[in-house]
Amino acid sequence: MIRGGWTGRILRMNLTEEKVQIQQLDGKVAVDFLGGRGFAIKVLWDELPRGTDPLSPDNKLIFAVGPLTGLPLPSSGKVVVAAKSPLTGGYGDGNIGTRAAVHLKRAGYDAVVIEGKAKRPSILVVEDDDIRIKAVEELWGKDTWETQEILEEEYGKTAGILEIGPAGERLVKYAVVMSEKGRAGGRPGMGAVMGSKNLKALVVRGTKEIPAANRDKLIEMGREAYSEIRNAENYDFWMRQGTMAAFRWCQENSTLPTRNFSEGVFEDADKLDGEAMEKYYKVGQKGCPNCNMQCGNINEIKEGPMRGEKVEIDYENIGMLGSNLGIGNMNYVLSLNLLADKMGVDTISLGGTLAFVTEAYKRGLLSREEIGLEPDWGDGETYLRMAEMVVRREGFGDKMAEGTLALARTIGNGAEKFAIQVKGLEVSAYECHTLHGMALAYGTSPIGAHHKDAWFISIEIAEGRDIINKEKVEKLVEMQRRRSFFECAVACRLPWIELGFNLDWYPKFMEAATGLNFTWRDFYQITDRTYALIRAFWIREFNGKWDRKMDYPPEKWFTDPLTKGPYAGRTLNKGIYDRMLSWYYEIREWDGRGIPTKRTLEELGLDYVIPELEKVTPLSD
Ligand code: PTT
Ligand code: SF4
Repeated sequence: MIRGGWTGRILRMNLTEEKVQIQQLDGKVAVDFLGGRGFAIKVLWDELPRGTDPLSPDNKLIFAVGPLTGLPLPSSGKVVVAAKSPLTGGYGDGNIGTRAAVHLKRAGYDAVVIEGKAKRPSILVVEDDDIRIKAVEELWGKDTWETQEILEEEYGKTAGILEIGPAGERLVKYAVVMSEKGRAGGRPGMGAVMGSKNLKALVVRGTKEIPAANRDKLIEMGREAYSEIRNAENYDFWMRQGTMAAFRWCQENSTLPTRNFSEGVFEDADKLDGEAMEKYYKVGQKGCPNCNMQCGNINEIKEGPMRGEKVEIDYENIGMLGSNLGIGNMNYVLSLNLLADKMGVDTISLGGTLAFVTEAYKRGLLSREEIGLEPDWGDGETYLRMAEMVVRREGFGDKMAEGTLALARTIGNGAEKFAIQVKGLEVSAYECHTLHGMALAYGTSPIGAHHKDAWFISIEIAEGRDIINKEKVEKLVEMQRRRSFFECAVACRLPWIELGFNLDWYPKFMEAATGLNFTWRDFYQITDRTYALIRAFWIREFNGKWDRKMDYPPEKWFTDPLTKGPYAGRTLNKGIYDRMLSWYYEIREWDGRGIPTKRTLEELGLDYVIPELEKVTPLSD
């Protein structure tokens, strides 16, 4: 049945038993879930016993590509990394642009599923059909830069390499998987899951041709599509600033996270924005494979202890490690970003956690003695020191390494109110005191508060932030459906989002790749299925203790008004948010608690989920 797009094979690796197994991909699973996130949640739902400790050998770490990955099509060099998250206790994934994505496909695998735990620090090497585990004690403790260099030395500069840094080794709950000195993925602790398996790196080299149902057509369409992107109106500006263009836009729209999301404007924004970057710090450009709109901005640190070093930046990093910590000196922001990358920890959760600790300190809920330092907005030196404590789990760093929600629970005294997170994942860099729609996007994102499933903010601001109606929520769900498609087909979504690349291309790409006819309606159904299964997974892992409050944004956005900028005095309104959440459930055909109904599960072909879920909670018809 599989003619192309998929390779038809899943690589299974049990690190405890050092056992490799190649499994045939089930054709129905391929069509029902496409790949990437779809495959990951299918494996986790089917195979992970309820209540599995995310950092135990039983958790499964999955690297999954999709039918579009690696083909000569725009921005197709991406891979999803997923597992049960040690940060949230629910489903976690991330999306990394790396040569490893293309190599995995060329080696002939749609996914690698890793379970067990290696006896000693090891790497997994996949060279086509030659698969082996290699002990690498000498690499344990090395940062991701050194690891990348050493492995490139051994396996070649073009090899696909995914690695963890010391943060992943020390099981920092928001450690990420890194690649090629600047690509990061798996915000909800996928790096910690890798560390818990004693797995320092995955090295992949593939030499086969990726199967495609109609190769000539694919190449012809690819050529045309690349040219469409190259000629897009915003192309030149995008190439100059990439995601950093969002910084000024957020400041202008009062949505720039500032001092633990207390404000949406920052007095030193012009020192950190895309223009400042271009003028003073940017020295180069790089990006993911198969992409002709490469958006990785390489910046040079001009002052301070890391002077002369280079780091690849994106908007999220600068928002969360800059304005959200009140830092207006770009050199410190870049240094924090570099430290996070080398150590392999998520910049968003790191920035969120440091900001939370600062607010807790200023409110008198934490003392200097407890923290070991005195955090203060804008004090880059102290924040660098605190970040080091996190990645080493040193002193109070051990508590900060658990993430904002766990830390807030330890502190008590109402600290949870200003922990800026949803479901345990720190909110990424969009301040939402005035944006019910974007807050709902965070509230209902399938991994916790990340923007990747619905960067709804641009639509909401363009169409009117104070418009509250069901149509707005319908648009949000449509956005989630479209964007989740990219997590399943596994390609970068930015050509569409940033340069208006036409979505009509994707059914055509899929047909040339797989030989199957898909419409966007089909894609929507696939992503609805994936969403429902992810939701079921969370509910099962939370033992049925689930209600709509799980989909609420941070309490602070409801209670503590902005004090600066054009929207001073504003907060979110709980009544309005609740109304929107109810509309959201109606559109998804989930019940009032946010649990898919039996009928919805049946319609999505997820009948097998019903008896499992009924073990933990009664389901609505
Ligand atoms: C992504 C999240 C983001 S989203 C950013 S910046 W962004 C942060 N980047 C980090 C980093 O860098 N170093 C670090 N130590 N931690 C970091 N954490 C943060 O992680 C990324 C690009 C970007 S840059 C975005 S929006 C788009 N994301 C995509 C996505 O999610 N899916 C998809 N199909 N296409 C996407 N294209 C864009 O990719 P997570 P990357 Mg990332 C240094 O992984 O877990 O999803 O978190 O993958 O290769 O770095 O590309 O303004
Ligand atoms: Fe990677 Fe940026 Fe290209 Fe997307 S647009 S594939 S994130 S370089």
